[in-house]
Amino acid sequence: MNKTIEVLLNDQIKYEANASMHYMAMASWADEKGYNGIAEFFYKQSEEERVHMIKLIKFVNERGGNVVIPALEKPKASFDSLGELFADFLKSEMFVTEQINHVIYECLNKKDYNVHNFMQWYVTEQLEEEAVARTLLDKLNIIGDDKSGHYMFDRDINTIATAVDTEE
Ligand code: OFO
Repeated sequence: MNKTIEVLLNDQIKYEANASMHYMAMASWADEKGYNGIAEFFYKQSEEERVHMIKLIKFVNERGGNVVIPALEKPKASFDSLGELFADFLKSEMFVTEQINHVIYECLNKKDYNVHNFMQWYVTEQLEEEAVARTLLDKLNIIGDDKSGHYMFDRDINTIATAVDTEE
């Protein structure tokens, strides 16, 4: 495996792992505040990011590359509002998308079409996740500070997220 690509894939393993812990912290914050639907949504997101990380680890190992399991960043543990929580979610997804685009760019540069092909799954996944994050943030912006709106958002979040996911 090309060294540059191997380093980038290891970086990507770290980003997926960080996202997983970041969403776990978001889930825990929401759980503590009594937002059960939002907590369930982020626990699930956290699990998905873990799956993305493992998929990369297995791929690098299968290709004879060297995986370095990274140390993780301590995630932010508290949020001023639901708006901040979901703005952070979108920011995190946009960051991951940017990194994936960078891997793809380098794959083309180095003519590694195998990894390029493998990474297409991540491109599709990011499209879906960004769409979900954007939709949820849009809804929260409409709701503003309205408490009963927050109650309904928490009740409906998993239905909204699934609907956006299946639209893609
Ligand atoms: Fe790993 O899917 Fe988003 O970040």
